[in-house]
Formats: sequence, structure tokens, C-alpha cells
Amino acid sequence: MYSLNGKFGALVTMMALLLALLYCYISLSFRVVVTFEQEQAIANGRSAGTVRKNHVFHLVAPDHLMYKQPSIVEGRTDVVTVTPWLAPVVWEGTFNPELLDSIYRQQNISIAATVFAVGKYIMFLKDFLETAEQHFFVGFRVQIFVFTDRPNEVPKVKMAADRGVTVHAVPSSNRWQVISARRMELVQELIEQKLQGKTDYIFCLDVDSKFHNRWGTESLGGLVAVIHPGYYWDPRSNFPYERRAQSRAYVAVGEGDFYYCGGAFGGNIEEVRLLAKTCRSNFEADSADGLEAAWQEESHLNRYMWINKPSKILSPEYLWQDFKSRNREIQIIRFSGIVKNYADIRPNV
Ligand code: 5GW
Ligand code: MN
Repeated sequence: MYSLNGKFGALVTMMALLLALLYCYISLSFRVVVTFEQEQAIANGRSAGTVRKNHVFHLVAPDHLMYKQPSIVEGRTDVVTVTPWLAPVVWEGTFNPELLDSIYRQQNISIAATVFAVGKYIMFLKDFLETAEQHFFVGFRVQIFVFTDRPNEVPKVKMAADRGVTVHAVPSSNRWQVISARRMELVQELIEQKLQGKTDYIFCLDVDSKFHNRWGTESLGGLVAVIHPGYYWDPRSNFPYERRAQSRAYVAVGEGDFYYCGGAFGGNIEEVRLLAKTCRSNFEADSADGLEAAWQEESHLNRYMWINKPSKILSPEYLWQDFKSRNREIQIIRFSGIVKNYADIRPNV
């Protein structure tokens, strides 16, 4: 009896050891620890690097959900809906909003948005916030972080439960270059100090714009970029990338996929943290060399997205410009930059 017990005990111990080993193996293979220097080298394209695994691949739909049968032979044919690296390009008619919402509702996700309203740009904030309440992730937990030098002038906007505005005071600045440079820095700090571990996704948006239609769960992804409305019919040689090889934002002629907007980008918190950190340090290194990229942070963002391919692309529906006439392929405008009188709103630059 005793010896049987002893054997049994040894067996249990062996099993436990094996399980522990298996656990270590699985957790190690999924959790790749990367230092910031390594991260940055990878992000800048100077190292083959390690794959970071932090996407939510598992999409669970509620049982018995009724929706229109999807087709794989019919759909939009007037636009490209997938990139050469197989990231979806989101256009009206390519997704089912009810299906997507019900998938993400079960994950109880929370979304952050950042918006800068420095100086006279505070005048755009009311419309931005009111229309965000009507169209941006309606029915989900949303927190909008407003960075402004005029915290007293932030309008009070009524928002649903689980949604709100948080105001962060920033110093005034007359130079756009300074405001622009600090955007990435402040986004990085916000993520590291407040959002990591608490918020799932973040979008960084220009304030001089309004929502007109749904911007929701279809836009979620690891690294999310928006196609700039001004260049998507053009050859890449026309894109206003930074063209000086000394700059860390350099994209050579013959390189580049699309021209992406600086006025809207986002994704999973960790991806955006790395983007902000990398763009900020490249921006600062350029500054130290007396270099300012052609379109400041937009240039750095474009360089980043060339090396770090976005896992989801949003069509120009997600950042149109009010002054542009609507092209045929634009079936809906979701978010659009308003026409502004530069002389009225910009400080002397
Ligand atoms: C922008 C240009 C020149 C000088 C100052 C600014 C500026 C930008 C500003 O004084 N205050 C400010 O809050 N911004 C933020 O940067 C706004 O969120 C704005 O939407 C964003 C990008 O600047 P935009 O919208 O003028 O750039 P475009 O390329 O969309 O016209
Ligand atoms: Mn803008």
C-alpha cells in the first residue's frame, strides 16, 4: 500500500513538473521581452527584430445573431479593400457594423482619443466633442483626452454614461513646430502614465474636424493608419514625404505605400505607444541636427508606417476635407476637416 502511494506521489510530482515546464514554454513563446533600444531599432527598420504579439485575434460573436449573409464573390469592386501585405482597407460596404459591434461589446473594450486644442484652436473643440458623442464608438466606453493651454474654455458637453472628457493643461506655444513636436511626446506619456493596462485602443485626432457619420469598431486594429484624402490617386513620387536622406523621416523616391494622414491614426495601446515613442525620438534627433521634416510629425508617421506596416487601413472616408468635392468612391464621409481661415486661428508663424 505504502509503496503504491509513493509511486503515485512521484507520478503526481512528475506530472506537475511537466505541466510547469509546459506553462513556462507557452508563456515564454508568447511573451517576447524587447528592450526599448531593440524596439526602436525594429521600428526604424534597422533590425530584423522580434515579432511582437499583442493583437486580439480571437473574435467571438454571440450565438444566434442574425445578419445579412456575407459574400466572397460580390462586394465593392471600385476600390481596393486589401493591401499587398493583406491588411484590410475599410470602406463603406466592406463591413457589417452590427456584427462588429456585437463582437467587441462582448470584450467590453475601452477606447481613448486624444485631441490638441492649443491657442485659438480651442474654438473647434465644441463641435468636435459634440459630434464625437454622436458618431464615435457610440455605445462603447470612450474617454477623450483634451490637451489645451486654455482649460477654462473647454466646453461642457453632455455625454453618455461610461463616456467622458479629461482635460490636460499644456503650456501655450506660438510655434506650430513646438505643438507638433509635443503631440507625440504627450501621447506617449499619457499611454505610459494613465492608459497602459486600462485602455484597449487609442486614436489621435486633429481638432479642426467634425464627425458626420459612424466611426466605430470597424476601425479597430493593431496599428491603424488613415489614407490622406489629398494624394490617393497620385503616384508615390508625388507624395510629400521627407526627401532629405539626413532626416530620420526620409522616404526615398520609389519607396512608400500610401500617404497617410497626420490628423488621424491609432490602434492598440501598445502599438501606438511604440509609434509615439519612436516618432518622438526621431523628431528630437532631427531637431538636434537642425532638421525639420517637410510635414513635421506627419512625415515621421509616414516613415514609421513604411517600415511598420499598419494592420488596418482606413479609407479617406475617415478623414476627408470639407473643401474637397466628394469623389465617386467616397460613399460616406465619417470625419472631415473643416475649412479654416488660417489668418484667424494660427499664431504668427
Ligand atoms: C497649426 C499650424 C500652425 C500653427 C499652429 C497650429 C496649431 C495646431 C495650433 O495653434 N493649435 C493646435 O491645437 N494645433 C493642433 O494641431 C490641432 O489639434 C490641429 O488640428 C492639429 C494640426 O494642425 P492643423 O489642423 O492646423 O493642420 P492641418 O494640416 O490639418 O491644416
Ligand atoms: Mn487639421
